Amino acid sequence: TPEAGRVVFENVTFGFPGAEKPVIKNVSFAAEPGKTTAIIGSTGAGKTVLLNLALRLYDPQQGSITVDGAPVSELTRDQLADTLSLVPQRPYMFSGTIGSNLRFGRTAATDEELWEALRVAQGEDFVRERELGLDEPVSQGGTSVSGGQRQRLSIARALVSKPKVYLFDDSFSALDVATDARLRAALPSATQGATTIIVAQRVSTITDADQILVIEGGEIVGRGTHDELLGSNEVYQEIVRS
Ligand code: DCP
Ligand code: MG
Repeated sequence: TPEAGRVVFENVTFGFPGAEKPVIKNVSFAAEPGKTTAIIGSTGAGKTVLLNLALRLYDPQQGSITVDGAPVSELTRDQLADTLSLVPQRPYMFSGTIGSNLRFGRTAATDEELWEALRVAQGEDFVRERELGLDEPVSQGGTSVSGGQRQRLSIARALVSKPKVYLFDDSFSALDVATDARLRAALPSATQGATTIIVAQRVSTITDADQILVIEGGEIVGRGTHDELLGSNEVYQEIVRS
């Protein structure tokens, strides 16, 4: 259906229990299937909390969040996990192998699918360089892989799960600009038809996004394409200059 993977926030307000002020204030937006919605804003603005709300790590005090028209509050943990894949800001590794880390419960994924995901995530070369390839052991915490490699493995893991909705939380910041650019060039065909939400630090990561949300102090203070925001939004202009 055309609704598949559509994520809608409607007047969402959320504060941590006991806190005086909400960290997300009256946020409304729709992230459409086949399109990329980018979220940009300074540290502490509420970007991670916003993604975590979609995954129902927390429930909002006000407003609603729906996926495919269904309130996330009515979806089970398994349904949520099948629909949305988060690449977290601090990716984690399990003790096992590179392959088992990429499969992460998707035992049916073939080696070929893992290599394809690695190719898109720009992780193919460093895995091929390992003596055992996909069978190379990884320690818990991923101490045998660098931060940037862990980030790419985490992106590949999301690709292997083929979700309707991708949530990338600052997933490209540990990559050098050239790798970031190659990865984003490869992503669209790999994630075709899915809803993509990207939290980014660098403006260059999101200039092609269909929609950019500028978030400050838990509120959306601007929305539009890169060109629209560049011409009209002071917060965005400040981010571009910095
Ligand atoms: N916060 C909190 N308790 C938590 C997580 C966050 O009180 N367990 C607060 C800290 C911030 C606000 O919520 O004031 C928003 O936090 P986010 O992690 O969403 O901030 P960002 O992701 O935008 O920041 P960064 O760019 O540093 O990742
Ligand atoms: Mg964050």
